[in-house]
Amino acid sequence: MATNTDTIDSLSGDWLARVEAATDLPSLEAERVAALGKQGAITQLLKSLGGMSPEQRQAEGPRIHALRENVTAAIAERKATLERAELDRRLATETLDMSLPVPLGEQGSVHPVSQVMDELAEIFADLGFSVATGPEIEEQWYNFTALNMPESHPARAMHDTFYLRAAEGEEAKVLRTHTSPVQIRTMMSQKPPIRIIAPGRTYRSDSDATHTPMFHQVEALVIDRGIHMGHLKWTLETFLKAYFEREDIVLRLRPSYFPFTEPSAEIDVGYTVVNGRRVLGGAEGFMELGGSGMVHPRVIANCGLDPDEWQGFAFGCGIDRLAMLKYGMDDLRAFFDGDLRWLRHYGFRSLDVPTLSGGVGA
Ligand code: FA5
Repeated sequence: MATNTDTIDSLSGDWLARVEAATDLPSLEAERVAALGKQGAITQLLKSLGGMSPEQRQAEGPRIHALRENVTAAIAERKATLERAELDRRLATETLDMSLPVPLGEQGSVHPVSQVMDELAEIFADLGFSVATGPEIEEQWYNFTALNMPESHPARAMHDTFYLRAAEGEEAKVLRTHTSPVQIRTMMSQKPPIRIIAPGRTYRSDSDATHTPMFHQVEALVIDRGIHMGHLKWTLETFLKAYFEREDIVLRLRPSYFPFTEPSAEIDVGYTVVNGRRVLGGAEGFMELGGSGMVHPRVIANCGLDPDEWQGFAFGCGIDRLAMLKYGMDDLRAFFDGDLRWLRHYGFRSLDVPTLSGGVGA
Protein backbone atom coordinates (compact mmCIF):
# COMPACT_ATOMS: atom_id res chain seq x y z
CA MET A 1 0.00 0.00 0.00
CA ALA A 2 1.56 3.24 -1.13
CA THR A 3 1.22 6.20 1.19
CA ASN A 4 2.54 9.69 1.31
CA THR A 5 2.62 12.50 3.78
CA ASP A 6 -0.67 14.03 2.60
CA THR A 7 -2.52 10.74 2.78
CA ILE A 8 -1.23 10.05 6.29
CA ASP A 9 -2.11 13.58 7.40
CA SER A 10 -5.63 13.34 6.05
CA LEU A 11 -6.01 9.82 7.53
CA SER A 12 -4.86 11.19 10.86
CA GLY A 13 -7.38 14.04 10.62
CA ASP A 14 -10.18 11.60 9.73
CA TRP A 15 -9.46 9.22 12.60
CA LEU A 16 -9.09 12.00 15.17
CA ALA A 17 -12.44 13.44 14.02
CA ARG A 18 -14.13 10.02 14.21
CA VAL A 19 -12.75 9.47 17.74
CA GLU A 20 -13.93 12.92 18.79
CA ALA A 21 -17.37 12.24 17.29
CA ALA A 22 -17.91 9.09 19.39
CA THR A 23 -20.61 10.06 21.90
CA ASP A 24 -20.55 6.98 24.12
CA LEU A 25 -18.21 4.17 25.16
CA PRO A 26 -19.63 1.49 22.81
CA SER A 27 -19.27 3.73 19.68
CA LEU A 28 -15.74 4.71 20.78
CA GLU A 29 -14.88 1.02 21.09
CA ALA A 30 -16.24 0.44 17.58
CA GLU A 31 -13.92 3.18 16.25
CA ARG A 32 -10.97 1.65 18.11
CA VAL A 33 -11.64 -1.74 16.52
CA ALA A 34 -12.05 -0.10 13.08
CA ALA A 35 -8.69 1.69 13.42
CA LEU A 36 -6.50 -0.47 15.62
CA GLY A 37 -8.21 -3.89 15.75
CA LYS A 38 -6.70 -6.93 14.01
CA GLN A 39 -8.41 -5.99 10.75
CA GLY A 40 -8.34 -2.24 11.53
CA ALA A 41 -7.28 0.32 8.93
CA ILE A 42 -4.17 1.53 10.79
CA THR A 43 -3.13 -2.06 11.59
CA GLN A 44 -3.37 -2.79 7.86
CA LEU A 45 -1.16 0.23 7.14
CA LEU A 46 1.43 -1.08 9.63
CA LYS A 47 1.28 -4.49 7.98
CA SER A 48 1.89 -2.85 4.56
CA LEU A 49 5.35 -1.75 5.77
CA GLY A 50 6.52 -5.34 5.24
CA GLY A 51 5.90 -5.09 1.47
CA MET A 52 7.76 -1.81 1.00
CA SER A 53 11.27 -1.22 -0.23
CA PRO A 54 13.74 -0.32 2.54
CA GLU A 55 13.78 3.37 1.44
CA GLN A 56 10.01 3.58 1.33
CA ARG A 57 9.76 1.87 4.72
CA GLN A 58 12.27 4.34 6.20
CA ALA A 59 10.13 7.22 4.99
CA GLU A 60 6.64 5.77 5.74
CA GLY A 61 7.45 3.78 8.92
CA PRO A 62 7.75 6.70 11.35
CA ARG A 63 4.65 8.39 9.89
CA ILE A 64 2.48 5.31 10.18
CA HIS A 65 3.74 4.63 13.73
CA ALA A 66 3.09 8.26 14.65
CA LEU A 67 -0.43 7.93 13.21
CA ARG A 68 -1.04 4.86 15.37
CA GLU A 69 0.28 6.60 18.50
CA ASN A 70 -1.82 9.72 17.89
CA VAL A 71 -5.00 7.76 17.35
CA THR A 72 -4.26 5.53 20.39
CA ALA A 73 -3.70 8.60 22.57
CA ALA A 74 -6.85 10.30 21.23
CA ILE A 75 -8.93 7.19 21.98
CA ALA A 76 -7.55 7.01 25.57
CA GLU A 77 -8.31 10.68 26.14
CA ARG A 78 -11.81 10.40 24.66
CA LYS A 79 -12.44 7.30 26.78
CA ALA A 80 -11.48 9.15 29.98
CA THR A 81 -13.76 12.07 29.01
CA LEU A 82 -16.70 9.77 28.25
CA GLU A 83 -16.19 7.79 31.51
CA ARG A 84 -16.15 11.02 33.53
CA ALA A 85 -19.32 12.18 31.79
CA GLU A 86 -20.96 8.80 32.48
CA LEU A 87 -20.01 9.04 36.19
CA ASP A 88 -21.37 12.60 36.40
CA ARG A 89 -24.59 11.47 34.77
CA ARG A 90 -24.99 8.60 37.25
CA LEU A 91 -24.18 10.82 40.23
CA ALA A 92 -26.82 13.27 39.05
CA THR A 93 -29.53 10.66 38.47
CA GLU A 94 -28.85 8.07 41.19
CA THR A 95 -29.55 10.28 44.20
CA LEU A 96 -30.93 8.81 47.43
CA ASP A 97 -34.06 10.46 48.74
CA MET A 98 -33.61 10.11 52.50
CA SER A 99 -37.22 11.13 53.10
CA LEU A 100 -38.60 8.13 51.19
CA PRO A 101 -40.19 5.35 53.30
CA VAL A 102 -38.12 2.16 53.76
CA PRO A 103 -38.93 -0.26 50.93
CA LEU A 104 -41.28 -3.10 51.83
CA GLY A 105 -39.91 -6.60 52.11
CA GLU A 106 -37.45 -6.07 54.96
CA GLN A 107 -36.26 -9.30 56.55
CA GLY A 108 -36.68 -10.32 60.17
CA SER A 109 -38.74 -8.87 62.98
CA VAL A 110 -38.33 -7.96 66.62
CA HIS A 111 -39.47 -10.76 68.97
CA PRO A 112 -42.38 -9.70 71.23
CA VAL A 113 -40.20 -10.39 74.31
CA SER A 114 -37.53 -7.96 73.08
CA GLN A 115 -40.22 -5.44 72.22
CA VAL A 116 -41.76 -5.71 75.72
CA MET A 117 -38.30 -5.33 77.31
CA ASP A 118 -37.80 -2.11 75.33
CA GLU A 119 -41.24 -0.92 76.39
CA LEU A 120 -40.41 -1.63 80.06
CA ALA A 121 -37.10 0.25 79.87
CA GLU A 122 -38.92 3.21 78.29
CA ILE A 123 -41.68 3.31 80.93
CA PHE A 124 -39.35 2.89 83.91
CA ALA A 125 -36.77 5.34 82.59
CA ASP A 126 -39.56 7.92 82.69
CA LEU A 127 -40.06 7.06 86.40
CA GLY A 128 -36.34 7.50 87.12
CA PHE A 129 -35.28 3.82 87.06
CA SER A 130 -32.13 2.58 85.37
CA VAL A 131 -31.57 -0.89 83.93
CA ALA A 132 -29.39 -3.36 85.88
CA THR A 133 -28.16 -6.78 84.83
CA GLY A 134 -26.73 -9.93 86.41
CA PRO A 135 -25.41 -13.30 85.22
CA GLU A 136 -27.73 -16.10 84.12
CA ILE A 137 -25.36 -18.69 85.62
CA GLU A 138 -25.60 -17.63 89.23
CA GLU A 139 -24.11 -18.56 92.57
CA GLN A 140 -26.54 -20.10 95.02
CA TRP A 141 -25.67 -17.38 97.52
CA TYR A 142 -27.13 -14.65 95.27
CA ASN A 143 -30.03 -16.75 93.94
CA PHE A 144 -31.11 -18.13 97.32
CA THR A 145 -29.03 -17.55 100.47
CA ALA A 146 -28.77 -13.76 100.41
CA LEU A 147 -32.47 -13.65 99.56
CA ASN A 148 -33.21 -15.17 102.95
CA MET A 149 -33.38 -18.74 101.66
CA PRO A 150 -30.55 -20.52 103.48
CA GLU A 151 -29.70 -24.09 102.49
CA SER A 152 -32.47 -26.53 103.45
CA HIS A 153 -34.96 -23.62 103.54
CA PRO A 154 -38.21 -25.16 102.23
CA ALA A 155 -38.72 -22.19 99.86
CA ARG A 156 -35.81 -23.40 97.71
CA ALA A 157 -38.07 -26.26 96.68
CA MET A 158 -40.62 -23.71 95.32
CA HIS A 159 -38.32 -23.21 92.33
CA ASP A 160 -37.59 -26.26 90.15
CA THR A 161 -33.93 -25.36 89.87
CA PHE A 162 -31.42 -26.40 87.19
CA TYR A 163 -28.13 -27.09 89.01
CA LEU A 164 -24.86 -27.12 87.05
CA ARG A 165 -22.18 -29.75 87.61
CA ALA A 166 -19.68 -28.44 90.14
CA ALA A 167 -15.92 -28.95 90.26
CA GLU A 168 -14.58 -31.03 93.17
CA GLY A 169 -14.99 -29.11 96.45
CA GLU A 170 -16.96 -26.26 94.87
CA GLU A 171 -20.62 -25.43 95.29
CA ALA A 172 -22.80 -26.06 92.23
CA LYS A 173 -23.91 -22.94 90.36
CA VAL A 174 -27.52 -22.65 89.20
CA LEU A 175 -29.31 -21.21 86.19
CA ARG A 176 -30.94 -18.30 88.00
CA THR A 177 -34.53 -19.17 88.84
CA HIS A 178 -35.64 -15.52 89.03
CA THR A 179 -34.23 -12.02 88.51
CA SER A 180 -34.21 -11.34 92.28
CA PRO A 181 -30.43 -12.06 92.60
CA VAL A 182 -29.93 -8.79 90.68
CA GLN A 183 -31.45 -7.06 93.74
CA ILE A 184 -28.55 -8.41 95.82
CA ARG A 185 -25.89 -7.56 93.25
CA THR A 186 -27.26 -4.02 92.95
CA MET A 187 -27.52 -3.37 96.70
CA MET A 188 -23.96 -4.65 97.15
CA SER A 189 -22.51 -2.48 94.40
CA GLN A 190 -24.54 0.75 94.59
CA LYS A 191 -25.20 3.18 97.38
CA PRO A 192 -28.88 3.95 98.10
CA PRO A 193 -31.13 5.55 97.01
CA ILE A 194 -31.57 2.84 94.39
CA ARG A 195 -34.14 2.63 91.61
CA ILE A 196 -33.54 -0.15 89.10
CA ILE A 197 -35.31 -2.62 86.88
CA ALA A 198 -33.62 -5.84 85.81
CA PRO A 199 -35.17 -7.57 82.81
CA GLY A 200 -33.66 -10.88 81.76
CA ARG A 201 -33.78 -14.62 81.19
CA THR A 202 -34.66 -17.02 84.00
CA TYR A 203 -34.87 -20.82 84.13
CA ARG A 204 -37.00 -23.44 85.87
CA SER A 205 -37.75 -27.05 85.07
CA ASP A 206 -41.37 -26.29 84.16
CA SER A 207 -43.47 -26.68 80.98
CA ASP A 208 -47.12 -26.12 80.05
CA ALA A 209 -49.16 -23.46 78.19
CA THR A 210 -48.17 -20.73 80.68
CA HIS A 211 -44.80 -22.09 81.93
CA THR A 212 -41.61 -22.70 79.91
CA PRO A 213 -38.18 -23.92 81.14
CA MET A 214 -36.63 -20.62 79.99
CA PHE A 215 -38.72 -17.53 80.51
CA HIS A 216 -38.23 -13.84 81.20
CA GLN A 217 -38.80 -11.75 84.27
CA VAL A 218 -38.45 -8.11 85.07
CA GLU A 219 -37.37 -7.24 88.59
CA ALA A 220 -37.88 -3.81 90.08
CA LEU A 221 -36.11 -2.59 93.21
CA VAL A 222 -36.40 0.69 95.10
CA ILE A 223 -34.30 1.33 98.22
CA ASP A 224 -34.59 4.66 100.00
CA ARG A 225 -35.64 6.16 103.30
CA GLY A 226 -39.30 5.98 104.31
CA ILE A 227 -40.44 3.65 101.52
CA HIS A 228 -43.76 1.84 102.12
CA MET A 229 -46.36 -0.34 100.36
CA GLY A 230 -48.11 2.79 99.00
CA HIS A 231 -45.04 3.50 96.85
CA LEU A 232 -45.13 -0.09 95.57
CA LYS A 233 -48.82 0.09 94.68
CA TRP A 234 -48.49 3.47 92.95
CA THR A 235 -45.47 2.30 90.93
CA LEU A 236 -47.21 -0.90 89.85
CA GLU A 237 -50.39 0.94 88.89
CA THR A 238 -48.50 3.64 86.96
CA PHE A 239 -46.40 1.00 85.19
CA LEU A 240 -49.35 -1.21 84.22
CA LYS A 241 -51.44 1.73 82.97
CA ALA A 242 -48.55 2.94 80.81
CA TYR A 243 -47.74 -0.58 79.59
CA PHE A 244 -51.30 -1.62 78.71
CA GLU A 245 -52.07 1.93 77.52
CA ARG A 246 -55.36 2.14 79.39
CA GLU A 247 -56.57 3.92 82.50
CA ASP A 248 -59.10 1.35 83.72
CA ILE A 249 -56.52 -1.17 84.93
CA VAL A 250 -57.61 -2.77 88.21
CA LEU A 251 -54.70 -3.93 90.32
CA ARG A 252 -55.12 -6.45 93.13
CA LEU A 253 -52.36 -7.10 95.63
CA ARG A 254 -53.12 -10.50 97.13
CA PRO A 255 -51.33 -11.41 100.40
CA SER A 256 -48.70 -14.03 99.70
CA TYR A 257 -45.35 -15.33 100.87
CA PHE A 258 -41.81 -14.78 99.52
CA PRO A 259 -38.84 -15.31 101.87
CA PHE A 260 -37.19 -12.09 100.63
CA THR A 261 -40.14 -9.72 101.15
CA GLU A 262 -42.26 -8.95 104.20
CA PRO A 263 -45.11 -8.30 103.78
CA SER A 264 -45.47 -10.01 100.40
CA ALA A 265 -48.20 -9.76 97.77
CA GLU A 266 -49.05 -11.49 94.53
CA ILE A 267 -49.77 -8.99 91.71
CA ASP A 268 -53.07 -9.69 89.96
CA VAL A 269 -54.58 -7.63 87.16
CA GLY A 270 -58.30 -7.48 86.41
CA TYR A 271 -59.94 -8.40 83.11
CA THR A 272 -63.40 -8.45 81.52
CA VAL A 273 -64.75 -11.18 79.25
CA VAL A 274 -65.84 -9.79 75.87
CA ASN A 275 -67.21 -12.28 73.30
CA GLY A 276 -65.52 -15.10 75.18
CA ARG A 277 -62.11 -13.35 75.13
CA ARG A 278 -60.26 -11.91 78.13
CA VAL A 279 -59.81 -8.19 77.69
CA LEU A 280 -57.72 -6.24 80.18
CA GLY A 281 -59.51 -3.74 82.36
CA GLY A 282 -62.45 -4.13 84.69
CA ALA A 283 -62.61 -6.72 87.43
CA GLU A 284 -64.64 -9.67 86.19
CA GLY A 285 -61.68 -11.91 86.79
CA PHE A 286 -57.99 -11.60 87.79
CA MET A 287 -54.71 -12.90 86.29
CA GLU A 288 -51.44 -13.31 88.19
CA LEU A 289 -48.52 -11.30 86.78
CA GLY A 290 -45.86 -11.67 89.47
CA GLY A 291 -44.81 -11.26 93.07
CA SER A 292 -43.95 -8.22 95.15
CA GLY A 293 -43.42 -6.90 98.64
CA MET A 294 -41.31 -4.82 101.01
CA VAL A 295 -37.69 -5.96 100.89
CA HIS A 296 -37.08 -8.14 103.99
CA PRO A 297 -34.85 -6.36 106.55
CA ARG A 298 -32.64 -9.46 106.64
CA VAL A 299 -32.00 -9.15 102.88
CA ILE A 300 -31.06 -5.49 103.30
CA ALA A 301 -28.68 -6.46 106.13
CA ASN A 302 -27.21 -9.32 104.00
CA CYS A 303 -26.15 -6.67 101.49
CA GLY A 304 -24.33 -4.62 104.15
CA LEU A 305 -26.99 -1.90 104.52
CA ASP A 306 -28.67 -0.84 107.76
CA PRO A 307 -32.36 -1.90 107.58
CA ASP A 308 -33.26 0.71 110.22
CA GLU A 309 -32.12 3.42 107.82
CA TRP A 310 -33.03 1.91 104.44
CA GLN A 311 -36.30 0.36 103.34
CA GLY A 312 -37.49 -0.68 99.95
CA PHE A 313 -39.95 -2.51 97.78
CA ALA A 314 -39.37 -5.02 95.02
CA PHE A 315 -41.44 -6.86 92.48
CA GLY A 316 -40.87 -9.44 89.80
CA CYS A 317 -43.22 -10.01 86.84
CA GLY A 318 -43.17 -12.54 84.03
CA ILE A 319 -42.32 -10.64 80.84
CA ASP A 320 -43.70 -13.40 78.62
CA ARG A 321 -47.02 -13.19 80.48
CA LEU A 322 -47.01 -9.40 80.05
CA ALA A 323 -46.53 -9.94 76.30
CA MET A 324 -49.26 -12.60 76.11
CA LEU A 325 -51.76 -10.34 77.88
CA LYS A 326 -51.04 -7.29 75.77
CA TYR A 327 -50.64 -8.89 72.36
CA GLY A 328 -53.12 -11.78 72.68
CA MET A 329 -51.00 -14.95 72.41
CA ASP A 330 -52.43 -17.92 74.29
CA ASP A 331 -49.56 -20.43 74.40
CA LEU A 332 -46.23 -19.43 75.90
CA ARG A 333 -44.35 -22.36 74.31
CA ALA A 334 -44.80 -20.81 70.84
CA PHE A 335 -42.57 -17.91 71.99
CA PHE A 336 -39.54 -20.18 71.78
CA ASP A 337 -40.36 -22.46 68.82
CA GLY A 338 -38.61 -20.18 66.31
CA ASP A 339 -41.55 -20.60 63.89
CA LEU A 340 -41.16 -17.90 61.22
CA ARG A 341 -44.92 -17.69 60.61
CA TRP A 342 -45.47 -16.93 64.31
CA LEU A 343 -42.66 -14.36 64.29
CA ARG A 344 -44.04 -12.67 61.17
CA HIS A 345 -47.49 -12.53 62.77
CA TYR A 346 -46.52 -11.36 66.26
CA GLY A 347 -43.10 -9.77 65.58
CA PHE A 348 -42.48 -6.05 65.41
CA ARG A 349 -40.78 -3.98 62.72
CA SER A 350 -37.28 -3.01 63.71
CA LEU A 351 -38.21 0.65 63.29
CA ASP A 352 -41.09 0.39 65.79
CA VAL A 353 -39.01 1.67 68.70
CA PRO A 354 -41.31 2.13 71.69
CA THR A 355 -41.70 5.67 73.02
CA LEU A 356 -44.08 6.99 75.64
CA SER A 357 -45.22 9.81 73.39
CA GLY A 358 -45.84 7.43 70.48
CA GLY A 359 -47.60 4.86 72.71
CA VAL A 360 -45.19 2.25 74.05
CA GLY A 361 -46.89 -0.47 72.05
CA ALA A 362 -45.81 1.30 68.83
C1 FA5 B 1 -40.57 -14.89 91.82
O1 FA5 B 1 -39.86 -15.39 90.96
C2 FA5 B 1 -40.11 -13.79 92.70
N1 FA5 B 1 -38.69 -13.60 92.53
C3 FA5 B 1 -40.89 -12.50 92.35
C4 FA5 B 1 -40.66 -11.43 93.37
C5 FA5 B 1 -39.72 -10.45 93.11
C6 FA5 B 1 -41.39 -11.39 94.55
C7 FA5 B 1 -39.50 -9.43 94.04
C8 FA5 B 1 -41.17 -10.39 95.48
C9 FA5 B 1 -40.24 -9.42 95.21
P1 FA5 B 1 -42.67 -16.30 91.14
O2 FA5 B 1 -42.02 -17.64 91.27
O3 FA5 B 1 -44.10 -16.22 91.53
O4 FA5 B 1 -41.88 -15.18 91.93
O5 FA5 B 1 -42.54 -15.84 89.63
C10 FA5 B 1 -42.93 -14.54 89.23
C11 FA5 B 1 -43.61 -14.56 87.87
O6 FA5 B 1 -42.74 -15.17 86.91
C12 FA5 B 1 -44.86 -15.42 87.82
O7 FA5 B 1 -45.98 -14.72 88.29
C13 FA5 B 1 -44.97 -15.68 86.35
O8 FA5 B 1 -45.50 -14.54 85.67
C14 FA5 B 1 -43.53 -15.81 85.93
N2 FA5 B 1 -43.12 -17.24 85.85
C15 FA5 B 1 -42.73 -18.06 86.83
N3 FA5 B 1 -42.41 -19.28 86.36
C16 FA5 B 1 -42.60 -19.22 85.02
C17 FA5 B 1 -42.43 -20.13 83.92
N4 FA5 B 1 -41.96 -21.37 84.11
N5 FA5 B 1 -42.72 -19.71 82.67
C18 FA5 B 1 -43.17 -18.45 82.46
N6 FA5 B 1 -43.33 -17.53 83.42
C19 FA5 B 1 -43.07 -17.90 84.69
